[in-house]
Amino acid sequence: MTTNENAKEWVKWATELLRPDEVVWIDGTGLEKLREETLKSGEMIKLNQELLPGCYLHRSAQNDVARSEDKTFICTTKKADAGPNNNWKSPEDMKNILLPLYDGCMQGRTMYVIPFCMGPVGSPFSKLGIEITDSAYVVLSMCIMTRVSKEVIKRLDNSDEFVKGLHAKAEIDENKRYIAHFPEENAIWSINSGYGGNVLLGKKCFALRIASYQAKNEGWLAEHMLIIGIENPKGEVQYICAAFPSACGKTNLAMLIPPEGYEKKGYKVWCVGDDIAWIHIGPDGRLWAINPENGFFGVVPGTNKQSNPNALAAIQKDTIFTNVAHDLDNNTVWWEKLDKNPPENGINWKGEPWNGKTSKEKGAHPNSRFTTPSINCPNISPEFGAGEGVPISAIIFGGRRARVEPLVYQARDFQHGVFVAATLASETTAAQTGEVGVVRYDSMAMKPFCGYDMGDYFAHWLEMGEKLGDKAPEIFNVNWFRTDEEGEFIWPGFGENMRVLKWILERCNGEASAEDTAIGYMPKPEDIFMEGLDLAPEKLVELLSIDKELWCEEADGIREYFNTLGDTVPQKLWEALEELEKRVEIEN
Ligand code: GTP
Ligand code: SPV
Ligand code: MN
Repeated sequence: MTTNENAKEWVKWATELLRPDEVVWIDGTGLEKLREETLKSGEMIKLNQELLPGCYLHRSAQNDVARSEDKTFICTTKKADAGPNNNWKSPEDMKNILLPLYDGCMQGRTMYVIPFCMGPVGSPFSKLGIEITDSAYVVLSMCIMTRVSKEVIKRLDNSDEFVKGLHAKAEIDENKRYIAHFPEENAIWSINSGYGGNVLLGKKCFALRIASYQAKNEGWLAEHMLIIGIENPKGEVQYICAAFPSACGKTNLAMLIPPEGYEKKGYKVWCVGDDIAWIHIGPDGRLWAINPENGFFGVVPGTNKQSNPNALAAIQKDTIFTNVAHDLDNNTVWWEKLDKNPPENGINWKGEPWNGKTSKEKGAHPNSRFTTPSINCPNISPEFGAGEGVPISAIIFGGRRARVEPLVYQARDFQHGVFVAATLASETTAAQTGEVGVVRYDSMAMKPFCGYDMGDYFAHWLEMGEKLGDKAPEIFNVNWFRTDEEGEFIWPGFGENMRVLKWILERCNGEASAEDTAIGYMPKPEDIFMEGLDLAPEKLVELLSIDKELWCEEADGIREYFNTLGDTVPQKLWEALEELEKRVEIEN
């Protein structure tokens, strides 16, 4: 319990509305009892504790396996403040829909109250929240993903500001599912879902949608970015942030292990965060980033010894698996591309008997996830808990593009970088409901997460650039996902991405050369260190080529996209588009 009067008042209001049988405050202790209850209720399955100590399996409802963007709303008084990039309802209209749905919906259930902290406890950049939920799975997940402790409650006692998150599973009815944000009153109301990003309210709802709105007003940035430190053989560490849309490689890059040759030389990659960065201008005038999260909610399929050994090591203990396959013989878990030995006697993500050797169906859902504490990760950075964050040398943007985007290029300056980021496009993935593989614009990888008007967000980025002046980080674009005629990825990706990171840092340090092209500065094939990589030289040439005709089409697409965003798109970005159009046409 807290002594914070506002918090007490709000919890009382929620209790009267939801009418639970019992109210339980969570301070991060006594979780074993809660776990036992989830076993009894069937919400979780205890896995083989010898092989996977502290690990559990959870299945969400089949209609509830990814973020529901069409059910996600930004509820500002004025529609224009939410922007054409968001679904909008007025706070009043939304509450009129939701209040009857919440009314009495926790009867016969327990209501948990979770005070939590986003960011290291005591950091000047951290922010507090309270999540109310009727899901023990959410409680246990929040205790991994955020800081939940007695110390956090003490901070809450003396704090005037906290985000109020209200979550109820209700009936998990897809037609009555809403994830509603009220940025003007620091509130999030989520109902009828039990899945990840819809219900772990500290994550996308708070740390991106609400926080981006706060960040605009307070002069900082809340971004969908991983944070890594790259240590060179001299022991110097430089930090990079990278924004890729959902399921486009953030966790994998954050946990990268350099190829053998690099490791031997003494290169190391440190993970500060894998999904979200809160970025402020520090006393030295540079950008400094903290990871507001305390755990990883990572995509499981594709995780294996070769692709991401750090993630695989991290999830051997204290992990909640959601929607993977269950191996009944060993009481362990399995997923596509873990190994070539799927269980014969298994249960698939839907909870049906499943023989991995003979079934054509997938065992794990493509968006199945692990929830694991950050400290489990072997390459977690010593700066993970640093309150002041880490100084950022470069920001990378990247999408999943079969064509058009080259392996890497550098923006000409920060303003051009904002254009590159604003025009980021990517093929959709299983991380959100809806069709997979459709190219859509996803500015800064924030299209689903920006809590206000996109044009205003671009303007905020440009303003940050002006404040930073010559202290601004360099901005780059990458694409690990170019495919050949057979549809195979040309670039090997994963650990080999280190080769691209090395060029990026060398550019920041004035040590590598580049060519001025129509879209920005690009390395020549010989600028990328290729020793030890078995990739035909013409493949690299292809990866570093730009097809002007495709880029003319791309520019048309950008023009159309900017038009959908309305008249708040800053003039400077329109000018950058004209410049691109000129360059790709002239050079065509
Ligand atoms: P969210 O948690 O949804 O934000 O996703 P994320 O951006 O952290 O993506 P993640 O690292 O989990 O990767 C998503 C998928 O992309 C997985 O199936 C990976 O195996 C695959 N992937 C990641 N990096 C690479 C890469 O460099 N090359 C290729 N070909 N695939 C990759
Ligand atoms: C994403 O979709 O970008 C995720 C997973 O990181 S979720 O928490 O569901 O948003
Ligand atoms: Mn994400």
